[in-house]
Amino acid sequence: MTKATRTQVAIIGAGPSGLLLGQLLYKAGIDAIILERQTGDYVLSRIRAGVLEQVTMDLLDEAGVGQRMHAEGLVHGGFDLLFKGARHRIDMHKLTDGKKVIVYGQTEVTRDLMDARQAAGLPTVYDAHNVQVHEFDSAKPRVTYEKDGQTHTIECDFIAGCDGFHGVCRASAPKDKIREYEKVYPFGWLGLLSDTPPVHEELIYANSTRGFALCSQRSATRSRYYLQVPLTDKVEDWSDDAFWEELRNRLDPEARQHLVTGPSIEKSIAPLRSFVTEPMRFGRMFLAGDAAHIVPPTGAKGLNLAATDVKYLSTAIIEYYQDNSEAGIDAYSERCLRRIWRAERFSWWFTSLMHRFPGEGEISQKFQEAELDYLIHSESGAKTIAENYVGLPLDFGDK
Ligand code: RFL
Ligand code: PHB
Repeated sequence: MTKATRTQVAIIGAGPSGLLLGQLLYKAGIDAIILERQTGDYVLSRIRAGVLEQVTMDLLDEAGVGQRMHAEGLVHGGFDLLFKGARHRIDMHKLTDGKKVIVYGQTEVTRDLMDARQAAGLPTVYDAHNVQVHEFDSAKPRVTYEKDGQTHTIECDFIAGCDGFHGVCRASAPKDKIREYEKVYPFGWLGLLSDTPPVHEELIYANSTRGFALCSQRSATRSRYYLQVPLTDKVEDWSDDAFWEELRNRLDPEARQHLVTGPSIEKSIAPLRSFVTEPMRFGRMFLAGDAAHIVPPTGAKGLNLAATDVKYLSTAIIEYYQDNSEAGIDAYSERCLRRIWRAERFSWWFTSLMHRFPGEGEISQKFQEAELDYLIHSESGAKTIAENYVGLPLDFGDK
């Protein structure tokens, strides 16, 4: 039997993109239903991003979910670049006229958005299987899904594909109307989360002859560390002891001495890729966040890009209903892609600068060290890295 419901916007995916879009639409009085194929607990168990740009913070405030982020997030005005065994601080705050980032985990952002959605009594269907999108090239799109043995239909005005890299929306776009650009890197990141104090008050991005390492954090008592590993490595190959020893080997003597180790509470390997889909609109279906693009995590841009897509998309949809205008909808893909390609370029460049590439000889290491040496000693060099890291303004390049 089929059960039919109607809404204005059917959102596929309850990750940060889908939940934030739902919240911004709700604030504007627009109805939406979110369909998520996993359970809420599963979504919260995925340990991912840690660094939020100012633009993302502003958006979470606009959505009315910024209270805990301001209370518990850690404001950072700089980070360290480590190479040739020594650390050098990039003073983002000074180099960008006072901008900062906040360290606040994606898990917490997701939890805050889920709580707000639940408090407002808004509909999210978890465990929704076999989600399919139909007739988005017409004025009457539909979404079908299965739950508890029943097939359900949602009739809507718009479909928002916020369903991540492996979602159904991008996969349903007509093959002759979509173009995909991709670069897969020949290594992955092994991440470890532990209830230990961070090795340093700010983040450390390390270029070492043994490979890249990153020292990040979630709070004063919880650390997040990453190691570049070969794609052939499995999590089971890495005991906690082996991880800590390798991390130590990639750090400078002072950090090595201060590193507090302990049992891992999560360990996982993520592959690294650059990926962009063009366009991001197919009739009345829009792609947002990881459904449309992936960046390697080195520049901490993925979640932030997802947030700005959602900002542009919510503005366009609100304009459609409130002003009876399709201008924002028509401009959506181009506006997003301009910002996306800039962040893709920065993430690719920073990844290339910081990692060991198999098969490239010692001369590559020397080139990287020379570039890092230039960047930290040239004010314009340091400024370039700082202004990209904190996030370019939403209207960058408009004038
Ligand atoms: P998500 O988070 O993947 O959510 C998509 C949701 O859609 C659901 N879904 C479906 N639902 C229904 N039907 C289907 N057919 C479906 N298919 C999928 C999924 O279950 C899921 O719940 O995408 P979203 O919302 O666009 O959010 C994007 C971010 O998650 C991502 O960009 C960031 O995590 C990237 N990232 C980082 N970004 C930052 O801005 N700063 C960082 O410091 C940062 N660090 C990272 C990262 C990503 C990492 N990994 C693991 C890839 C560090 C790592 C290690
Ligand atoms: C994280 O804390 O997970 C994190 C921080 C910075 C990055 C990537 C990941 O560039």
